[in-house]
Amino acid sequence: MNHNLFALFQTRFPRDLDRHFLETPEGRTLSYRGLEHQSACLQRVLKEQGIAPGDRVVVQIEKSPLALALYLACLRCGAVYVPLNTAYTPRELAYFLADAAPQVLVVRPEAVDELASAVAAAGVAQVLTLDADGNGSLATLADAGSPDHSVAIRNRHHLAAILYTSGTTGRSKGAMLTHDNLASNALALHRTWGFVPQDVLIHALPIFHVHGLFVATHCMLLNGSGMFFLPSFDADTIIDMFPRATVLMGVPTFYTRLLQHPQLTAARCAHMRLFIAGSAPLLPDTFKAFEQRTGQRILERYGMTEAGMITSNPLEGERVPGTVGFPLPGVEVRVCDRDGNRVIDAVGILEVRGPNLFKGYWRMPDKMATEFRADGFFITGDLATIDTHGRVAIIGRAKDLIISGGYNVYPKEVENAIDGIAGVDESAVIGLQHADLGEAVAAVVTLQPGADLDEAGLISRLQGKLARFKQPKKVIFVDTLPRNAMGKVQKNELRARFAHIRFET
Ligand code: MCA
Ligand code: AMP
Repeated sequence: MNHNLFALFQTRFPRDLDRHFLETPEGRTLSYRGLEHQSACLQRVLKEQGIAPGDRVVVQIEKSPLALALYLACLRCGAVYVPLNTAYTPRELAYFLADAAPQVLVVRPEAVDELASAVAAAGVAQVLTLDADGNGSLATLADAGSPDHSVAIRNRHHLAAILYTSGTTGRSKGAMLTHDNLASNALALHRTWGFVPQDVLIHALPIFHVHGLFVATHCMLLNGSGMFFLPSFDADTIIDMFPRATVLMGVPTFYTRLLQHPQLTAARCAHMRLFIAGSAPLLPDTFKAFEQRTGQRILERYGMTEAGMITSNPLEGERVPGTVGFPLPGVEVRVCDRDGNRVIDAVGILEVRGPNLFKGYWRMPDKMATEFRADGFFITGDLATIDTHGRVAIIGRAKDLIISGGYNVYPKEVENAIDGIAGVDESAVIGLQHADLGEAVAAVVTLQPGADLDEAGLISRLQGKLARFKQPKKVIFVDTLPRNAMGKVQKNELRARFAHIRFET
């Protein structure tokens, strides 16, 4: 049996291949026949560039239909797809290139020059370009030859993708995901959320993370139906589409922003059957406000890069705000203390096991011992409870992580960058409540004697070092950082002390 995920998708393509796979707000469409053709042409290009099964293809490109076809082309030829956030700076990209050691890099045309030294240092063989309109050397090459309709044979252990997730040490780790990981999760979600051939998804998420690339796109590919494919979140466009769509997937910020829109009404949403939220906690207030305005109860689910989706509130049955529902079919969860002992009726760290669980971190075999239990459960670092019915609630995080608008920011990485600025003594980076983004990055900083640095000056020195979404939205200067007896900075105390700070949105 071929475990290639693309082969699974092909079995689900609609009988009428001229059916739309996607439509953009400007009315551009791509049919399933077109998707098959484009991914076959791109596969031929990748092979011409020397790509063999197992080789990595790193991409940092804008969201576009051709970008999705490129992902499918990588699956087809057995390459390992490595998507990167478009907000990363060249300096950040250099790390990923050195770590992933790709054969091919695909970037925006204007990024080629600024990446030249990182490309040379990492020994990347081929650099191709693609812009948001589908132009660039990759597209030119794809148009210049014939399609290769083959699908490489892959077994259950072969990698389909590596997705980087920042580590608590500040060093990003590449989560290795197999074709089987992705297939099992996609099939479980497709069933759990009750997709039917008439479904039309509104896709407004980025396609370099699990949520937009796998959860949203895979459900539609398994369903053989279509989606509205937006370059990014835009409340006006989304509300315009409600009468022609049935499902929206989004981070909580999507819902808080939609609630601010005067045209969000029950009548506008009457054709929609399902609103799904995840990637960060959905506040019960948002859930309730959305229900009052639209009559729709948002379905919250929970997941992470290393395991795809783990739990979901039910399609039929009670969707309880503040909880993330039940494990998906085939997925096991438990809560344990730090030593791995099961805790009952109390908060513990959620652990997960199942066919969705990744194979390990790329080139970090030592992490297997620290992040997995001997019986194969993975330690998520999320604090959770499981009630007597098996319903999971995420209560907080045992890991030092900020989730801002659905993007993860690891404080350690930001602290390292701030501590490297001349005049800074030390820093502690925390998340503070933000009405739009859920949490916002804030830095509490002590300065060396005589240092002349203000908030704007400090932030300006982070340009080019850290992606914008990781940079602090607030810098607070203090004389000393609070520490416990062990000398560890007390971030809880800082969060409490500065909880009153309000951000402009
Ligand atoms: C943009 N900016 C941000 C963020 N996004 N700052 C902090 N946090 C953010 N998330 C900054 C930009 O750098 C820019 O700063 C300014 O805000 C405006 O940028 P723009 O691109 O216009 O932003 P936006 O359109 O307002 O975007 C906000 C957004 C977007 C719609 C919430 O961030 C988004 O689509 N987030 C979804 C992320 C996601 O897909 N997460 C899933 C991860 P300046 O003006 O200063 O330059 S997968 C996952 O977590 C697991 C597996 C799961 O469970 O799903
Ligand atoms: P990532 O590393 O980008 O995959 O982010 C995964 C993390 O997002 C999880 O470990 C959780 O901390 C968080 N997360 C995802 N979905 C939810 C949710 N519904 N509620 C609370 N936290 C969530």
